[in-house]
Amino acid sequence: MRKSLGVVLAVVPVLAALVVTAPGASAAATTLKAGASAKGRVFGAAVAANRLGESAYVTTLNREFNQATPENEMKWDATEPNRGQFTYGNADRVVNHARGQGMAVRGHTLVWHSQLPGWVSNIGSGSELLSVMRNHISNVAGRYRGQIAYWDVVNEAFADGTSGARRSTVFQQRIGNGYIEEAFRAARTADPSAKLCYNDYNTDGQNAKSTAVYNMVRDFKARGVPIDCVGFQAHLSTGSVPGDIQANLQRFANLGVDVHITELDIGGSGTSQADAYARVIRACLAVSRCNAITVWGVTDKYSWRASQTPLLFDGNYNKKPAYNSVLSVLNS
Ligand code: G2I
Repeated sequence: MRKSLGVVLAVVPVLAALVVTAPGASAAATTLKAGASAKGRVFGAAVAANRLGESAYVTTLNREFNQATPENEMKWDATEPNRGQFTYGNADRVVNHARGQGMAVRGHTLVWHSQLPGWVSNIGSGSELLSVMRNHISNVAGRYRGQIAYWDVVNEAFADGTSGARRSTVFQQRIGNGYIEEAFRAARTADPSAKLCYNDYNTDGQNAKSTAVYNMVRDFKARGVPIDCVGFQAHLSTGSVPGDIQANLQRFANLGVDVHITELDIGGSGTSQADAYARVIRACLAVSRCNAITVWGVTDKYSWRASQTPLLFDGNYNKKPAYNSVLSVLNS
């Protein structure tokens, strides 16, 4: 009798533990990457090579994220500052760190009008610029062939406002409309295993700019131009999360491309910031082809918009209410 009571008492805590964990089967995730993985997504951050020496930065990055986007290190001014001279030191630093941690890498970005060296902007001939662009893509995407999950092949090629026009960049002016598809073709040749994305901002909701991008993607799919995904940067503030973000992601997904939140940050603080983050994450989770979410930095203190404290960790790497909100949506 005494012996069986002992057995019963010993079993009670085990049963209690089973009851607590049984209904949802698995326990709630305690990191962003685990929460996202359980939902079949990756959760990334923009990573700056020159912060990889800071231990709290690295600890937070490695613990929470399973995808890295080099914040500046793969841009044209960093990789081909002079014509035909390729420099990969900082890009390699980010790629090697990420791959050493088992993180996916999102390449950013092959063709963009900003952070573009003067020697490129000064090319006057369309045929010369086209061959320079192809050579740049062939070298940069070729160097990381097989190591990049997604490339932002062309970034921010559409104008703001209601025109739906292409942005008047040097590529658009000299080469004309064809430069975007030529960039995608060159990227496919350089790295056939990378998924190729078009990336832009102010395209998160349905508006003239996102519709112009939509029409381009539809045309590319119809004509067999190699495009696999569309990135929605989602640089937002608490008042500016579009109410139709889910519908917008879904209409792109319906074209047969994956959709990614690529540079998420939301200016604000406290509950309103937490709620805004939750709305974006929920919208992505509601779209099955929305399979990657990236925040544009690890900590507020190094954000490009630091004064707006737009990220999930504060300057001391403490989890903000926005972090808890994102994690709880991922766990929901
Ligand atoms: O502007 C926010 C993002 C919009 N979408 C494309 C992204 O590539 C872009 O990222 C930002 C980086 O977060 C900034 O870090 O792009 C900026 C440049 O357009 C980056 O800022 C630059 C500064 O302007 C330079 O002065 C500085 O040398 O960062 C450079 C490296 O720290």
